[in-house]
Parts: sequence; C-alpha cells; structure tokens
Amino acid sequence: MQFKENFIWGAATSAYQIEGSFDTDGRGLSVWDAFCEKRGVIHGGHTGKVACDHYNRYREDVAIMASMKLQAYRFSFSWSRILPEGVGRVSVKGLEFYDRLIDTLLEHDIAPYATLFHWDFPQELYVRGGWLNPESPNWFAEYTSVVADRFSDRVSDWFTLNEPPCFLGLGHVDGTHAPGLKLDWSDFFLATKHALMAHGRSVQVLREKCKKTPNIGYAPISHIAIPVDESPENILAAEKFTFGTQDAARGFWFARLYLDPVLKGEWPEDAVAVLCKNGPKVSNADLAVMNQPIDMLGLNFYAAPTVRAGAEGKPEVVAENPGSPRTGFDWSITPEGLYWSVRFHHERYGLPVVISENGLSSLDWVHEDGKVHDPQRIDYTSRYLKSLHRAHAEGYAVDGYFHWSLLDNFEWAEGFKHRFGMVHVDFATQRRTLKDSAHWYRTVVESNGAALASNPVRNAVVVVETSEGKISTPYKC
Ligand code: IFM
Repeated sequence: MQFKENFIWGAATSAYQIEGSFDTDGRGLSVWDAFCEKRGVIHGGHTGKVACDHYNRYREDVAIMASMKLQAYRFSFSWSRILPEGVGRVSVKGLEFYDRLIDTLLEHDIAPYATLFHWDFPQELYVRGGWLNPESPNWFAEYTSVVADRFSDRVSDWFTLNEPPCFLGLGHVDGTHAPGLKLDWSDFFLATKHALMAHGRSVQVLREKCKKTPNIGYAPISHIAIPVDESPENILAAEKFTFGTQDAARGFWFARLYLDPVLKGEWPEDAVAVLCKNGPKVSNADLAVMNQPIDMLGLNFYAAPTVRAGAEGKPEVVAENPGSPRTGFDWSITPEGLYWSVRFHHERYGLPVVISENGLSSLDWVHEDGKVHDPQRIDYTSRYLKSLHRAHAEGYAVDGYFHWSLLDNFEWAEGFKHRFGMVHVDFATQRRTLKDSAHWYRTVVESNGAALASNPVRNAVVVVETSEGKISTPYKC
C-alpha cells in the first residue's frame, strides 16, 4: 500500500478562511470582507474577521503541522494583504507576514505550496469591474510579480487559481458567494475568459521571475462521474459526463470550460453555446495567453455522481440508494471517484496530478476526555487514499495529497457551521485540539501510506500530553 518514495503528504487551507486580522497592518479589504457585511448571506452572520486567528498564531499552527509530520502545507496568499488596493502600493507588513510564515515552515522542513488566488479578490479592484474588467489579467500579473520577487527564493511550488467554477459561478451567477452577483451567461463567460487569461499571465510571470525553477499548478475543481461498473460502455459514459457536451442543467460546473482553454488552448464553444447565444469573443491570441505550459494539475475532489450508459451511450445518473453515507455537508461519500478523477484527467491532459484538496465536514466536538474523536474522517480519508493508491499503482502520475483542511475554518457562506479540519478549533478561545484523524494521518504520512493497510480506526495512535510528557498510545475504540 505504499506510495512512491517522493510522494508529498500535506494539508491545505486558504487565507480568508483562517487568517483573520482582516484590517491589521494595513490589509486592504477583499470581496469576501464586503460580502460578509451583507445581511442574511452567511450562516449565522459569521465573518472571517478573526477566523482561526492564524495571522497571530501561525507559529503554533506550523508546530502542529510538524507534530503531524506534514511534508508540505498548501496555503494561499491574501492578495489585498500584499497589495491593499490590488495594484500599485505594496504593503511591507503584508509581505513580512508571509516571510514569517514561509520561514517558519522551512525551519520545520515543511514545503510551502503557495496558491495565489483562493477567492479573496481585492475590493478596490472589484469596484473597478473585477473579473469583468479586461485589465484584470494584468492586475493579477502585477500581483504575481510582487509575490514571485519576494518569495520565490523559498517557494518552488505554486498554484495560480483555486476552483474557478466556485468564485466565478457561485460568486457571479448564483450570487451565493462573494461578490454576490447574478450576472447573465454572457457576462459570466467574459469574467471566465479574463480569469483564465489571468492564470496564463501569472504562469508567464512565475516562469520569468522565479528564482528557483518553479513547479506550477492550477487547481480547478472538476465535476466528474464514476462509472456504475467497469464495463467499457459505462466507463465511456462516465468520461462523457466528465468531459462531453454540456448539459444546461449543470450550468457553470461544466469541467471542460476551465480545463480545455488552459490545458489545450481550446475554447469549448459547444459548452458555451448551450448556455449563451452571444458569448464573448475569444481570439487565438487570448487562448495563447491562457494556454501556458504548466507542471502539475491540482485536483480538488470531494464527491461525484455515479453514471451508466443509457440510450446511445448517453450518460445517465444512477440514483443513490436511500441512506447512503453522506458527510456533514450532505455530500455523498464516493471514494472511488478519486481514482476516476485522476484517471480521466490524466488520460485527457497527460499532466502529473496532485490532490490539492480532499476531505469532509463532520460533527466534531471536544469530548469529555478532552479529545476529538472523529472516526468518520479517518474512515473517509482511508477509503479515498486507498482509491488514490489504485491510480498510483496503475501508473498514473500522482505526486501528492493535501487534506482539506488542516484546521476547522470559515466555510464561506456556511460560516463556521462545518468543521473540515484535522485540527479542531474552538472559535471562542482559539484553542487547537488535534483530532484523532490528525494523529492517524501522521501514521499514514510516516509510513508513506503503509498504515492504510491496517484497520484505520483501531490502529490510530493518540499522543497524550501528561505531566510526564507526551505518551503515544494505540487508539482504543
Ligand atoms: O472550504 C472549501 C475550499 O475553500 C475550497 N474547496 C472546497 C472546500 C470545502 O467546501
């Protein structure tokens, strides 16, 4: 069950979800700060103003990562902490925070995997049109340049954009995420065009400016499907669902829209036409900007529907059995999807893959014994990792796995309702408690996956702090 020798084991977070200190040291506001001020848009009226207070507690958080033996940490920069107005004036204090974070990671031998954009678009640029402004790719390039100049002596691994369907679709069509717009399809495609060009410009800048040879990735989230069985016709149906012709009901979730321009230099006119009669003009020159060579594809994977081949091989979604397992977010639990996600993306685009996010929210609290018992997270992660191992064993290039998330954090429109962390955060006191899954994950990391072969819950190890120091004990169910 082991993974290859240099497989990377990590966990992920993003700036707005954990940092807090929303106006400290001159940080500029982002669309999420503004969105959270609106009534009724975030569960419980929560905001990311304090979140996990990671801005002040990053040292403790890195020490926790080290105790979990993490080899890498995927975090995002807050654009408006570095450039409070989005372009122009640079905040030295903002840069210094990330200096401290990166240096602390490196002191602990944890590789920083930096994401440039995880949804917190600078508010000052939003009022200038945001992603609808044709200047937005240049704004993102300028920001990338500042980041590369400052940090690329220490950061080698980069992701440009995280999950465009969410910040573009949920944010600009659904209106349920910041900036809360309900644009028509033609404007949505215009914003998408600019965001994908921003990705391309950012890759160009990283290649030009990085002091160490960069390993550059992109982390779209693709809605894939799982074949109901492994017959050739059902596999083909699942692949068609994943990359085939657009189905209007799937709207902005259609995977090829965010993948083909970036990885093939092709604008999926067929998919656009299903939703929009007069989409924006996308020239070959625009596509050439989007289609920069990258080194890795980040796959964020949580859940997928199952399909079978219907009439003429058309994919048909198979209804779930009543009572099938689901997460706290009510997402289905579909570990085999991790295998199919790697396989389908690898077959179509041929890039090495890193699982840039995977995890679940569950109902976790600190128990009477002072621990957080989260057997569901252990079982879920064990199953998904076994499925990932299948892809790895079949020879697909899988280079790493980042669990979402390191910490319980601000889950966007859901506020603090959902706990995704392997580390519990008490948001009243900011006390961190490693959940059982964090201790278990350490055994997986230390054994490079071999620990997955044993019963995951029974064999988890718990480190107990006593007056005599730290004692490791096998977890007792
Ligand atoms: O918390 C989010 C993250 O910011 C992006 N991917 C999905 C996670 C869980 O919803």
